[in-house]
Amino acid sequence: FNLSSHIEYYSKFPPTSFTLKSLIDFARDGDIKQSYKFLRVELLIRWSHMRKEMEYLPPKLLEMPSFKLVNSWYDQSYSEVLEFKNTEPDASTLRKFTETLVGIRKRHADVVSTLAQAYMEFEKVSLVSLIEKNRIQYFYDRFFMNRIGIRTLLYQHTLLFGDELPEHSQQAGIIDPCVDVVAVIGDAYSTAKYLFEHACYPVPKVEIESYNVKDHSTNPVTIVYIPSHIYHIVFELLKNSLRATVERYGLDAKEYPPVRIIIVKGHEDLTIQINDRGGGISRSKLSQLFHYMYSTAPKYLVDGTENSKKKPSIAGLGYGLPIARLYAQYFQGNLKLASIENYGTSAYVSLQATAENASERLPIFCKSRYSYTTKKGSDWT
Ligand code: W6P
Repeated sequence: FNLSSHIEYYSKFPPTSFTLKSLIDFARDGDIKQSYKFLRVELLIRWSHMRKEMEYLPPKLLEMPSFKLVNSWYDQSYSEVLEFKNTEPDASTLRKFTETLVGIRKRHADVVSTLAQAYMEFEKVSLVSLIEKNRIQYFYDRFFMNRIGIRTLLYQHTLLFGDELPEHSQQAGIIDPCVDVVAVIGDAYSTAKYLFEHACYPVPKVEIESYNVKDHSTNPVTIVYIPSHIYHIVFELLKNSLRATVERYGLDAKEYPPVRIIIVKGHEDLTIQINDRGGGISRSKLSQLFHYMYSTAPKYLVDGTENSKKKPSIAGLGYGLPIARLYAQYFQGNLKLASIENYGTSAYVSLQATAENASERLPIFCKSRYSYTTKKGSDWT
């Protein structure tokens, strides 16, 4: 049983890109049979595109134990979905399919940290060239973006048609037509506060201002979005701002300058600006914050024993910021950092203000991108 012929076949179809609007419409009018018939193909298409791109990674990286482990999860999931290829959607098939998707979601829960580990294994056995680093950066961004999209579809199907219930009753599957942005930021702050207190870190205050320019009749600012995505993005940025502030003023300062957050819902964008006075960062270091290859990932990951007794509790895997940016970009938003060296940092998160404009940004495998002579066609949806 060989997957590669299937990968060749399915990679020839482009992925189907949804908008938040079309996902909500399907949640209201679609049924499980349509979802089944769509997903059993779409998942294979999206996985096949990433499998094709892997052929352009340094071959030795593909040989690393952690990389092989990740690929074994994809092989398993790929064959599980392929099993449904010619199966008519009777009740028992549909139930089995939904269970399969829940299983896939759980199987792939640790993909990001395992690929972080794969890169560290690779670095241990090879001197990685700049060209290779750039290529891995390019691939990891696309691969993790692809994963965000697939997990969104998996959650959407299982929340709409499975036994699990969404967090809030107004949600259409994973999408909340009325995300209260200030409340989500409050949740992220609470979690960060809890984390800091456990690490015996003081917690600077946050000040939040919000303006609803687009539909000024309704305050608070709300948006059609996937709440967990906003939470992820803000949590990561807030953690960085709080940490920088504490480290600049010392662990036992009497007062800390607050982290100031400004939220504005305009006509095109909903912007969240997070400002700290944590001393900033030089421009030369700023771009590195988004590089998987320069990440300051803790060493205990390498073999699971080094320093494992004392896991750093505030520092994450080192992949937090690049992943946060992918969450922002996934529905055509962005995340940018601007810094004043020796003063502070501002993070700008832009999200599409309307559900029609929030379309999935998905990687498309595009062979010509890997040749130096031709750059025809786009490699994103
Ligand atoms: C800093 C470094 C950083 C990264 C991301 C967000 C905020 C901040 N503040 O000093």
